[in-house]
Amino acid sequence: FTKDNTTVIFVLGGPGSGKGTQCKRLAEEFGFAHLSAGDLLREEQQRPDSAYAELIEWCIREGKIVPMVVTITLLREAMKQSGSNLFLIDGFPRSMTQGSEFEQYVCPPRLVYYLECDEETMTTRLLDRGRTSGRIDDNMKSIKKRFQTYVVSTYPVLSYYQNMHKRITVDSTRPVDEVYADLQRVTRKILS
Ligand code: UP5
Ligand code: MG
Repeated sequence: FTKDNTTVIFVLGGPGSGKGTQCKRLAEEFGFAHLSAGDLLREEQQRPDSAYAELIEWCIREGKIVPMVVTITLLREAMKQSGSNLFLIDGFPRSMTQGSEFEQYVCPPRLVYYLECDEETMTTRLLDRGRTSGRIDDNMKSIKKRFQTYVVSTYPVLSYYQNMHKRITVDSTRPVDEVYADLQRVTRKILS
């Protein structure tokens, strides 16, 4: 892929804001390749001969950001393998440096979808999901740490893209279908 023919949309929002849920539907309807940085990291962590398995596991449990060289390498690889040129990048970038690194070595995003949600709603969703997800970070202790990292490291990314007039904010405390209707409208517009 080259910068000229590649469309990237970053999908951001706090832990449990609904990034994965919305991206899955957008990918099905509009043909995006949906790449979740968290999912890619969890896959890498499961790989028997991964050099980063322990590091990734620790970071995820502690709600810390995995060193970006790992994540960006996984994302680039997955982008190449997808054969697509239309991407939803879910849960990335989580810090300003990750964002500028990606912009430099891959490409700048066309837009950033921001799923805005309050902590109480996100906590309820995550604890509920935690009963069946098997995710090592779906527990109260990790959830609190994830929120901290989000506020400290990811808020600046959201402000940055707001200032760049690239951010689309959607109230994601609402039911899934209502959130989706907003994202669908915006996506139709930019892809037409
Ligand atoms: N749900 C969703 N939408 C709903 C709605 N509108 N109404 C009611 N319920 C709704 O949804 C979460 C739950 O809520 C589900 O049960 C869903 O049915 C329900 P989901 O769509 O999964 O939300 P999502 O935002 O994707 O939540 P997720 O937990 O995946 O977000 P995180 O950002 O915490 O997790 P991620 O996988 O992106 O990252 C995990 C960790 O990986 C990070 O903490 C970090 O340690 C590491 N990481 C990095 O280091 N670098 C990266 O670049 C990315 C991740
Ligand atoms: Mg997710």
